Amino acid sequence: MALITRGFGGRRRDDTDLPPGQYRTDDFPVLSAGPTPRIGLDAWELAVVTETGERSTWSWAQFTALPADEPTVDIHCVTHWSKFGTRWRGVSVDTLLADVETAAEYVVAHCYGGYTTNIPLEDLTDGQAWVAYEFDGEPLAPVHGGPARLLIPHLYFWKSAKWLRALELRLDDEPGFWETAGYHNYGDPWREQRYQAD
Ligand SMILES: Nc1nc2c(c(=O)[nH]1)N[C@H]1C(S)=C(S)[C@@H](COP(=O)(O)O)O[C@H]1N2
Ligand SMILES: [Mo]
Repeated sequence: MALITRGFGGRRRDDTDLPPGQYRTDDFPVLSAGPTPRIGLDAWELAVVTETGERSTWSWAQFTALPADEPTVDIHCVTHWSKFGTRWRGVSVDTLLADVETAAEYVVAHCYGGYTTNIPLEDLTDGQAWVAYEFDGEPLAPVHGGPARLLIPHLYFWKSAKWLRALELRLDDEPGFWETAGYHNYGDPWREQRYQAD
């Protein structure tokens, strides 16, 4: 029989959906470089800071009142696991940048707890990235980056900064925590850009 049974959610998923060197898991591993920061929603704030020092900020109430998307995406960790069809709710970075004037080409994501990671601005816009605050229909768990984290599914998952506090827009690129420790500056899973020499 040539008929293929379609699973829930559409097309059957197979190894062609796996970037090189990855395996598929249905678990959701936790990878954190330090302890999980606990951020009360009353103290939580998200900021976008431009290269001229202009700050836009959102309280939790303001942030969660913004229009949100519900992307379903595959995620790929540099430690070789990939997870297909993860369901999120979050605010697209386009929405956060809508009223921001900038000539920046680079972004550093800053987190509660001190983690940083750098991303070209063009990788965060045009519907490619979100600040996510729900996973699988539930508030995002603290170990996975709650209250809110970056979600940039087309790059290795270390770029998806947990416990996001600020997006710093910059004219020049500044490598973050893992990038200064030998990980690839860009991190495209399809080109297997794991380490600096890749
Ligand atoms: N603030 C912060 N964000 C982070 C990390 C971290 O240590 N601190 N780890 C990164 C790495 S290496 C990965 S693979 C993913 C893991 O996310 P998860 O724990 O939800 O699977 O978060 C990324 N974002
Ligand atoms: Mo990772």
